[in-house]
Amino acid sequence: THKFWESQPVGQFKDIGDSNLPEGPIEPPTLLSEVKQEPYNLPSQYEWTTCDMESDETCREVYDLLKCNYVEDDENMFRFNYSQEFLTWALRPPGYYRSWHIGVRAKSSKKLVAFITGVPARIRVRDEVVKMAEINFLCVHKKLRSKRLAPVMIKEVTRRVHLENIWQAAYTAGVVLPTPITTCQYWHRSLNPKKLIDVGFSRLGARMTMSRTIKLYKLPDSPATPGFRNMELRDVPAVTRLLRNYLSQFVVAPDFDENDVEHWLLPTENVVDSYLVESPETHEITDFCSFYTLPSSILGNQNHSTLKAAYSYYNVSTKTPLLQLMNDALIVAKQKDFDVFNALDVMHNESFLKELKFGPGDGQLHYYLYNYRIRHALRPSELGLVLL
Ligand code: NHW
Ligand code: EN5
Repeated sequence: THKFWESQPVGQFKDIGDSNLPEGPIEPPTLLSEVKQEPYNLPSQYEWTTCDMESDETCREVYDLLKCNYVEDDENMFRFNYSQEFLTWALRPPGYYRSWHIGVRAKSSKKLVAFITGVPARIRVRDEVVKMAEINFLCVHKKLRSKRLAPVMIKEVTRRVHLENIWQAAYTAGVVLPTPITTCQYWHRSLNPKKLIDVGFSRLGARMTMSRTIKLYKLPDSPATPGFRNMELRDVPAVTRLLRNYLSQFVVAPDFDENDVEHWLLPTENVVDSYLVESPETHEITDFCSFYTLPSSILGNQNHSTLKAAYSYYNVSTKTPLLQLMNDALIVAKQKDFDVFNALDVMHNESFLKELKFGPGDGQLHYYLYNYRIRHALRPSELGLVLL
């Protein structure tokens, strides 16, 4: 039933519960000279292209492909609409490889019809830091689906990752594949309940009127925590220390250094927002929260075309209670005109979701590792990794 995935070095369903299998790489690396030197074959009408994400024109082509063909919810009411600025940020972290931004074009028209990407990351699994590729933005044009193009794209990105002497990868998907290291639940906090209901993102609860619903989700105009402010460049060393220390408690988490923190967490307009708490007395940085901007196209609504969503990213509390910190995150997200604030039940998020009036969504997110076996599936709260 999974002809492709059964042929790959990933945890297999038949091995679940087998405690004899060791944790760690499933296959050893080979010599680089043994990695296939030529790209995999595509159907004859198509050709490989490396997408130069520094070129605005190529970035626009990728944006257009994803805008029309990327991930939808199970009822096809919404489709992720990653912005061009977001894509350049997501795909150009420190040490990125241009060769891992892989497109497929129709030979005759040169139209971009498929895409897959990797970016390098150091991911810690228990006490081992492993160089990995984070794979994302796998997309095949709607008219070319179910032709087994995805396995070819996955094999080609794998080959190009191997050429950089990297042998493991991390990825997430809304579908079940062999086999998740954990399965997370999406939760949603309404910021603009009227619009969410109008577009079918949420429903008016039983025995609820619109005005009671609006009142239920009302938030103050400004954050409550003294010393709550935007993160700045000068905060990178302190935020890196805070975050590294926090992430050390999870079984799987990124191993961020200062360069990574500068790239992934320093605020970038309309892409990522980060706030911290600086103690008004000691000027110590004690707490941190962040979210990224990922709008969705609303498919077929007369009145609205985009849903503005914020996604919880990395949050750390040492002094301010996490509940209060995240309430402040909701307040600033509302001030920035987001319609909804989304979060997964990873890290310590369960401790605030219900109290802050998040409700469970109809979507799940499965996390996977390629060529790395984990003995038991993790609880979502043991996971310290958020992919975009
Ligand atoms: S998840 C988002 C994926 N994209 C979308 O859902 C967009 C809309 N859908 C599409 O574009 C985030 C197509 O439906 C896609 C499949 C392209 C999804 N991951 O070509 P066929 C990511 O980007 C398997 C992995 O006929 P299609 C993460 C499926 O199980 N595999 O299907 C990406 C089947 O294999 P099986 C997926 O519908 C991680 C085969 O593809 C998958 O025309 C990639 C069917 O292919 C998914 N999301 O195209 C893996 N969806 O064995 C990275 C389906 O079951 C691995 N499939 O027969 C690591 C690589 C690097 C290693 C480095 C050491
Ligand atoms: C790779 N980086 O299904 C990502 N989203 O719940 C790829 N549901 O928005 C994997 N169906 O529940 C992506 N509203 C996997 C996710 C794909 C997108 C997806 C779900 C996550 C989602 C919404 C809309 C459902 C529309 C109909 C949802 C309910 C919100 C409600 C607010 C008030 C309190 C209760 C919940």
